[in-house]
Amino acid sequence: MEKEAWDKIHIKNLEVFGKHGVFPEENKLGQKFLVNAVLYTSTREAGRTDDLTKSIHYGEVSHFITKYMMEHTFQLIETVAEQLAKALLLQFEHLKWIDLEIQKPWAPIGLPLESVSVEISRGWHQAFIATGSNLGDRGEYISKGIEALKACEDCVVEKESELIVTAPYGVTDQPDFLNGMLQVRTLFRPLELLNKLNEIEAEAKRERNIHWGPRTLDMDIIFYDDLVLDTPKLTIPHADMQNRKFVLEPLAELAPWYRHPILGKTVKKLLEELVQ
Ligand code: PH2
Ligand code: MG
Ligand code: MG
Repeated sequence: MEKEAWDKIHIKNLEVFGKHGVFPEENKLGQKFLVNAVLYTSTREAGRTDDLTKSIHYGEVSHFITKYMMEHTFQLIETVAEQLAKALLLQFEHLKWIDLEIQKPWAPIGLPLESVSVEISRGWHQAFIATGSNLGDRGEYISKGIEALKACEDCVVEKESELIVTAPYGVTDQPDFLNGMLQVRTLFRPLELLNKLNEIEAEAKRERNIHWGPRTLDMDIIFYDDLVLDTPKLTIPHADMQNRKFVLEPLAELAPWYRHPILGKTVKKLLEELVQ
């Protein structure tokens, strides 16, 4: 769901005394920071039931921000914003997105500015990742891959499909594959996610010699939100997914109603058209 679709909780001008800065005196003496945050969530359930546990406690968030900014020291307010946004998204279950502004009203630059600040917007994304293996202990390679993804802070594996045995597609004189699909919540940008997946494939001793050749572990991004991306390194949605039963079948198990952002058809429909 995109940011605009959520409800918002605003925290305005929270004052925190911190030691972030590039100048040594800033790290020693410290100064006042002002924090503005927009927390994107659904307040619907809490609003209907009057139950705080269904929403985000803005008091807890304010205390968390204060503690975090007092316990860490960074040079840049960019870093304060980046690290704090991530820590908040990991800490607060109902927090989907955050706009976070770190303001330095007393920035010691020897000029009378009113204030200087950095504002960023960060949040959770949803990705579908196809897994495949056709060398060695295929099931073991895939489950090691899933474990590695689960061990990564920036990714939460929310759903796993069944694994299916599939005949090789494309280059056909190679062993059968085991294939599956993962639904993942992630803080990574698309290329960061790709790098992580490549790292996990490399840990599985994946060798890239023959294009479409046999592999111990393949992890491909199929969808990333409703993003359409075409770069030399990465194409999203996966360019050939609509022609691959070994992708659509496990995907249909997890997300039959997900609509392909270019083709405009649901996964269920794409699968039906492919197998008929
Ligand atoms: N992956 C390929 C090429 N062909 N065939 C099956 N059955 N399963 C795969 O995962 C697969 C394939 C390139 O990634
Ligand atoms: Mg592949
Ligand atoms: Mg691949």
